[in-house]
Amino acid sequence: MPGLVAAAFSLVRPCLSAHGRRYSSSALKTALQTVIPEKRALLQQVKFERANASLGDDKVANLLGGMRGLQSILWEGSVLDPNNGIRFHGTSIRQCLKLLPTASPGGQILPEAMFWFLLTGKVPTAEQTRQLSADLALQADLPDYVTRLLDSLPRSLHPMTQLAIAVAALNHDSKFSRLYATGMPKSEYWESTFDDVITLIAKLPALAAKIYHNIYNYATSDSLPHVIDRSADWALNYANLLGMHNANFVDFLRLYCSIHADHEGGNVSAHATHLVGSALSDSFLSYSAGLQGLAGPLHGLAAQEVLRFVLQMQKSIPQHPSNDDIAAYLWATLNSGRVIPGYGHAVLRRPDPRFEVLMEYALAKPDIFGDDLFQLVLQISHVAPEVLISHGKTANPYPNVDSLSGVLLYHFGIRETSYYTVVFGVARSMGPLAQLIWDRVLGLPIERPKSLSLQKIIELTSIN
Ligand code: HAX
Repeated sequence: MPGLVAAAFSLVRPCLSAHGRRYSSSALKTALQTVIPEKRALLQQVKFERANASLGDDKVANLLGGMRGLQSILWEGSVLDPNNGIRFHGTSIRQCLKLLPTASPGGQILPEAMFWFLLTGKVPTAEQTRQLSADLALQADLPDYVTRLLDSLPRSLHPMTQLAIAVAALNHDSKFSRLYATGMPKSEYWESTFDDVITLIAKLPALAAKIYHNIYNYATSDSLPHVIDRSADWALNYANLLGMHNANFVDFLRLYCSIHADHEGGNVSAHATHLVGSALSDSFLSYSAGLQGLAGPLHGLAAQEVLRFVLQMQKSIPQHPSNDDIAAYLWATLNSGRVIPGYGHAVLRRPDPRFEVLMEYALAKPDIFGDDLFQLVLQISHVAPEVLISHGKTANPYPNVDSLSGVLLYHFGIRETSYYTVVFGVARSMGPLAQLIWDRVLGLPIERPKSLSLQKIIELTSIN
């Protein structure tokens, strides 16, 4: 047996790529490499020659372009307009900020009020919101097995992976899965899904805080400030569990979570949750899949990438940079084949209203305004669109929410950039999980779009 293992390993040899990076090589990989150029050329040819050819009601461009433009997902809570941005039941973010209950007069709206609104389309009263906060706080504790599971993970494992693992593990106690196994009728699916969703949203602050302490504070579960205040709102409990008691941070977190709650159904995390849920996987497995999508650098990981990018830029340019210094740095990034994180969007064609709301919030706070790193982010937001326009590729050269959210977390003292997407993941639970309840209420079917090979596309679009 050891001989066999050694033989298997000898098939995987390291080799250097054209860029000098070290990759493994094997007979299978070599065989694959020989067919890649032809397939890449075929893709380019099909894109070039047949993008506008029809495949039924759709075009080849829809299929090859990441399903852009296909209207194919039912999503009740929000719709994203390329020019006006996100609307929650037809209501803009700014309107929501005026309509929804706040924790205190003049304070920010409560994310659980946003959840109520997303789920029902009705603005909750202050009392209804308080009741929901209390329901969530009541279920906020983590089961022991999840605490032990998190304690067993290596600190070097990315916090998003840890979050996805822990959320998936909560399915141990899924009411939906338990009742499904007993033959629950379809008409009742939504009720146990609702209960699971509340359980999951309730536990996310404690899960995310536990991951934070395990990774960055090196604490064991026993020494953590695991005190859930049953009379506190959801974001206040999250902040407290993180050990962040600054009232301004708590209010910022309420705003952050509310505006990140939903961004219609086609983005990777929302769609992944919806897709996995369509197989009747429970809410925990479904949102774990969503989190794994959120962890990609073109999606939610951009929040982490932006701050790393800005910190690196800060080190490489003069202390008081001119716009030209910043433009030169951005060009160097683009010329090396990388994207400018925090800029562009698959749907939006104007600056992201979530960015605008966060920017207004920040500009009104003298301590944030005076922060050097914030000033750099602000200056980049003036320079980057012009650079991206001259670069000529990006359909939307404007900042998205991720270009600003990280520097605000940094300002408030969360310096661990790899944690930023976790905060996003806690906030983003609201929309996809509200929709999952509707998926069950409406009895939506399992998703099963049709896929085609390049060869089949050529056959279907050839004129005989
Ligand atoms: N910097 C450099 N190039 C960019 C770019 C950017 N910020 N945004 C888009 N482009 C490039 C694309 O890579 C693409 O190039 P290729 O043709 O060589 O592939 C070209 O411009 C056209 O892309 P697009 O149509 O404008 O954008 P897509 O719909 O393909 O992609 C992305 C949208 C958000 C993925 C893209 O703009 C991007 O990579 N942005 C940077 C990463 C980022 O900020 N992601 C967060 C987005 C918001 C979000 O989901 N938050 O969770």
